[in-house]
Amino acid sequence: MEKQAYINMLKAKLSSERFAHSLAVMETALSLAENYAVDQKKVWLAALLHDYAKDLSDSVLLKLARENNLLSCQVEKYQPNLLHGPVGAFLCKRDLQIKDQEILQAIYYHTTGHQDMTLLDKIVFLADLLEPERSYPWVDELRQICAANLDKGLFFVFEQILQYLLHTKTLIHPLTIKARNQLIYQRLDMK
Ligand code: DGI
Ligand code: FE
Ligand code: FE
Repeated sequence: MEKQAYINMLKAKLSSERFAHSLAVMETALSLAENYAVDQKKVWLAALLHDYAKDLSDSVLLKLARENNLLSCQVEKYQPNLLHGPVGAFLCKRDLQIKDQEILQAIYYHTTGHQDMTLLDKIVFLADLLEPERSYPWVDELRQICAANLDKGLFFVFEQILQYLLHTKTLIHPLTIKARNQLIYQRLDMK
């Protein structure tokens, strides 16, 4: 399918807000990718589809996850919203015939991150938080950091997300911790 066909399909599938967000994440991901050697088609397709399962209810997310062996951690049973990445990757493969593992992986991990993020994973993860409609108090600082260094941007984001989760006494997914730890291991290795 060509880009416009995916866009038309998503427009029919998602709420109008979610559709607008998906388009914005696609544009932001493409502009982030400009300075990197990464396949443009994988960037726009993964970014466009990243929230494919986001409009599903908690009970549907849990049901699909149970039926298809997508539960990897107890936290997901209490925070089913965290499953919209894994379930989205599953549905993109099953219903949209997306076969590219790199694209599926970027969709799968776009909410938590993980310990071994590819450039594509990082671009989709960051574009999700950087798109123009995002209004976190730290979003402008994040834009500046990402323009210079994606890994520094990622580290900054994990600090913000984890502080928020601590502050609101919310469960923390182990992958979010592993993703942050990995960035510190890398930095220590460079010394
Ligand atoms: O789907 P979007 O709203 O566009 O964005 P997203 O997929 O990044 O989901 C954002 C939410 O995920 C945000 O409220 C923070 C939350 N989140 C990220 N890591 C964790 C987490 N929530 C919990 N409970 N635990 C985590 O480790
Ligand atoms: Fe999402
Ligand atoms: Fe999103």
